[in-house]
Amino acid sequence: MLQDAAHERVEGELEELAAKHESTSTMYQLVAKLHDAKPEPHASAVEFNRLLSDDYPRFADAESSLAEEAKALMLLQSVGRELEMIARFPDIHRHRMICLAGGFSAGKSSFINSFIDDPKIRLAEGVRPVTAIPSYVVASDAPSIQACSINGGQFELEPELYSKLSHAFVQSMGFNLSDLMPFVFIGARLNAEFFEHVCLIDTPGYNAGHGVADGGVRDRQQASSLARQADGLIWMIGVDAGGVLTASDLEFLKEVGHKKPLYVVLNKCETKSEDDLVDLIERIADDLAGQGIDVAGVSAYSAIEQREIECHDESLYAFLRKNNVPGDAGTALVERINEVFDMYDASLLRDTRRISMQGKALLNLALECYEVGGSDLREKMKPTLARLKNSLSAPPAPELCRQSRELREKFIECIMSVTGLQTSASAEPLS
Ligand SMILES: Nc1nc2c(ncn2[C@@H]2O[C@H](COP(=O)(O)OP(=O)(O)O)[C@@H](O)[C@H]2O)c(=O)[nH]1
Ligand SMILES: [Mg+2]
Repeated sequence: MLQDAAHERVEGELEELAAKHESTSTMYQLVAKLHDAKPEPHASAVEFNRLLSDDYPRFADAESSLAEEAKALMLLQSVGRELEMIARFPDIHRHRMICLAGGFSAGKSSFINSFIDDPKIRLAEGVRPVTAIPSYVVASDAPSIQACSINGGQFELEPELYSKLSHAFVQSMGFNLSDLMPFVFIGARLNAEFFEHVCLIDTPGYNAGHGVADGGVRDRQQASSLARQADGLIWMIGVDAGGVLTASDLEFLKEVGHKKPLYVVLNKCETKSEDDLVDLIERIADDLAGQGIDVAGVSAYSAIEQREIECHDESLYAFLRKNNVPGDAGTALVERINEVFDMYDASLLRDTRRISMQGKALLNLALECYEVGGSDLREKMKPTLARLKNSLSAPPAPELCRQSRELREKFIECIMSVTGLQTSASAEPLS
């Protein structure tokens, strides 16, 4: 009797150990693959970063008058980071990026699944926080799930392993898997009318707390940086969580949503009456208008029933159709480079004008000295006038203007080479 109980206990412990061993060996295999997946870096992305760490600081040191130098550097660095991403994952960046964001369990993953026409490829759904690694989903006739390593390598991820990548699994690893595997790339059968050119980004939700290690701070940062990079944003709210925009939702939308198409989806709407839904979506539209946030429309949707039940302004389907156009990451990056060098050119121009006006004022002063006190006073003032003249900074050398033009062109050339941008992006300096 006693022996049976001991036997059972040992068996239980053995099973537990076997499960732990399997999980550890799965993690080990995943990390080893992530480590090995290292493609050659793209020469033009490398050149961009060389310009940024070599030529640009030399130019910026010589050009001392730009007040917004920190902003210029930040813009250039952000272009550098995005360019590296585009070089590593060109398949994704040919698409127009639409980011799905919102609270945990609002139904972001279910929303994407509701458009996937393939029972074998599903994003993980659940009542607890599930999506720990962002997924990039594009339409493809050859369905696949690829893990993307931080180095830009890719390898096939078995659906069973993919389904394990929950917050709980990732936390049990003891290190942050998303540092090694920033995202998963999913090719799935999606309706071409809405998604031929679109890449949907499924982000982790970011509600504070909810049993996530750092209270959701990292998830919020990640959702925010993905939303910023995207060309459009779909904000998801669960009708079961109140069906309204919270103050923190509005703050997020104000922070990242401006200047890009925004659509709000109220999900799980099959659980409410149509009258309630009309009230809820109108209230959402009012709250957004109250904060000065532009929204294309608000949809009362059901991911489970795969249909829109009501809408305010533009319907979800019209929004998706309108956004189904090829991505244009290169142009946005070129615009940012032009913004930086326009700032430098304007500052160089201001400097040239200021110094020339000071020179003229000095000349007038010398003439007035002569008029008032004749050659005696002029002789007496000569050393002071000479000192003043010397103290005027030298006009910005045409050399600096030339360097600014050259750097702008070189940065743009790198972008064009990485993104395959064909248009002759304007690189006209200010005159
Ligand atoms: N009733 C209902 N439940 C839904 C719907 N969409 C999602 N859910 C459920 O809501 C929970 C969270 O969904 P999930 O897609 O994982 O949310 P996410 O965290 O925003 O990605 C899951 O249990 C889903 O089954 C819907 O349209 N109706
Ligand atoms: Mg999810």
